[in-house]
Amino acid sequence: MQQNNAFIALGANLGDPAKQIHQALKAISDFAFIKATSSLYISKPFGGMQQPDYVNAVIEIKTDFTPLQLLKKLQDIENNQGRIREFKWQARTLDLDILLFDDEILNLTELKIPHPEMFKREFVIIPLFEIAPNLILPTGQKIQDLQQNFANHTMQIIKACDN
Ligand code: ROI
Repeated sequence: MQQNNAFIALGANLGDPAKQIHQALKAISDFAFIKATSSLYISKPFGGMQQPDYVNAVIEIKTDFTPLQLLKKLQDIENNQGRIREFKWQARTLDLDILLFDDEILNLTELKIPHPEMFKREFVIIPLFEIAPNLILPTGQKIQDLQQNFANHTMQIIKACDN
């Protein structure tokens, strides 16, 4: 039984985004147990750039890795799926972000947990609420309260949760 519980956000807006997400799920399931998978959400690019729409999802996993080991694994998957890193907020084939890792609060240069941007992003908070409606963050915030900021979101759900 793998011990640590983590939530990961997935996002893609290039190269058949839904396919990128499914391929990433398969790659993650090679080293972790996926406990829950949200629906896929189609979201407008956040950050004001002209880009294709995103497909976003959130998963909950069990893993024996440490946060930094998990980060490295996720970056390997991003790179394997053709992610090119030239500038911040660039369109991407695949983005995998660790949102939460047990009750840890981490403030490293390479990894901050909880993910500092997650609170502003409906495409993270809404799918997280879908799979963990009773979640309380290590900051003490309840997902139930956070999701109310996005009650009027207009994201389209393209695939219901199938586990
Ligand atoms: N916008 C959306 N809708 N979804 C994302 O996953 C996403 N990821 C990003 C930026 C470029 C900030 N915008 C996004 O990194």
